[in-house]
Amino acid sequence: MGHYLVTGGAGFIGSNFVRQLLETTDNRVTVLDALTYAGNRDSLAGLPADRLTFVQGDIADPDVVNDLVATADVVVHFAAESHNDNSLRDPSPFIRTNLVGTFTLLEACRHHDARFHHVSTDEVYGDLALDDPAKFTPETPYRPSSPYSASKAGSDHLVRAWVRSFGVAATLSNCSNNYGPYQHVEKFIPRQITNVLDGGRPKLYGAGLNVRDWIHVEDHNAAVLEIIAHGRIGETYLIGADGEKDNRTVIETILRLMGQPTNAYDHVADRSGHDLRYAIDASKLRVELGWQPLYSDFEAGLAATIGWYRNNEEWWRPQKAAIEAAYAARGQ
Ligand code: NAD
Ligand code: TDX
Repeated sequence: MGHYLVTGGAGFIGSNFVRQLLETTDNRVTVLDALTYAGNRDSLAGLPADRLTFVQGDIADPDVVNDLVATADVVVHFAAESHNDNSLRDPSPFIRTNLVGTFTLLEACRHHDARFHHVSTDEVYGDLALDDPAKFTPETPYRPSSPYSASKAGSDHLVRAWVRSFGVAATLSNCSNNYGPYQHVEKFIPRQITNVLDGGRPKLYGAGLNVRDWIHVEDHNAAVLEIIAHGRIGETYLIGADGEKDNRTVIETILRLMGQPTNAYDHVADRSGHDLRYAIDASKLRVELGWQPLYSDFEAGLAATIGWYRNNEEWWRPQKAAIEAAYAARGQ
């Protein structure tokens, strides 16, 4: 039995991770989360109170972080400012949380000899052409496009430097686009599902040819658990499930699964610097650690996700109007 400190455990992927960890092991979990607009304590409702402690605090606050890391065996670092569009409007919280926050955690892990796992994104590698047969591998050079992806790229470099210079026992993972329950309505798939549930229309940036490599959040988190258990210290594992789809196809699939005409969506202003395509080669994870995704059928996973938003309106409703108003103000 161990004690996990999970940063960002009230966010989308972190809360799914905490649920999976508590349901499949006897471990204890402390969540450290600042409860920004993206954090929601309701995402952790119903979990065993005797094995879960929630601390509201900032990962960039060394006092809070030091005390918590001192009692942890493993630190799993999900906390981040995570939305590209927000980083184009105001990059400053991205620098503080993603860079200073990661630095603060690494310093605490160095002083307390804690095992560290850093959760990162495929966006650090920039984008690929639509017709490029290549996919991202751990050897792909870093070429981030947005303030968000640049801040995540910087955080990855900090982790590798703390491994090499100070011997911190860290692993890293870079995952493709996640979907599933508890994802904030600002993100692509939940935004479109909740627009349709509200009687509105999905909003496609530009022509919608951009490709994302979709993976179900439970498959991502199963891979993170595998890397923590059996990954080699200092190594980077790419996580992806061969789920490449262009945005227009995803919107048309959502509309079809929700019983709407597949052309009932709006084209809106494109994202500045919009990455064209992401694609992950996860063979290192598959071969070395034997990981395989359980959600190999994207449409089935999407239908289940639509069902979750239909059944959990009380979870997403409080955020919806303000998020749509902010998008509308930017012509999106
Ligand atoms: P999210 O925005 O849903 O959740 C982030 C959480 O971090 C929130 O609960 C928020 O309150 C918390 N947080 C933010 N700033 C904090 C701070 N200073 N101190 C403490 N807590 C803070 O994000 P997500 O989509 O769950 O992403 C989680 C991690 O996974 C991020 O590191 C992200 O870069 C990475 N990632 C996400 C995806 C994806 O598709 N969503 C893909 C690959 C990697
Ligand atoms: O309304 C929309 N319409 C639209 O066409 C929104 C919100 C997005 N899009 C497009 C932009 C992207 O091409 O859909 C795609 C997905 O957009 P996001 O959900 O914002 O995700 P993305 O920018 O690809 O980044 C996500 O995956 C990698 C996460 O937000 C990051 O945290 C993660 O690192």
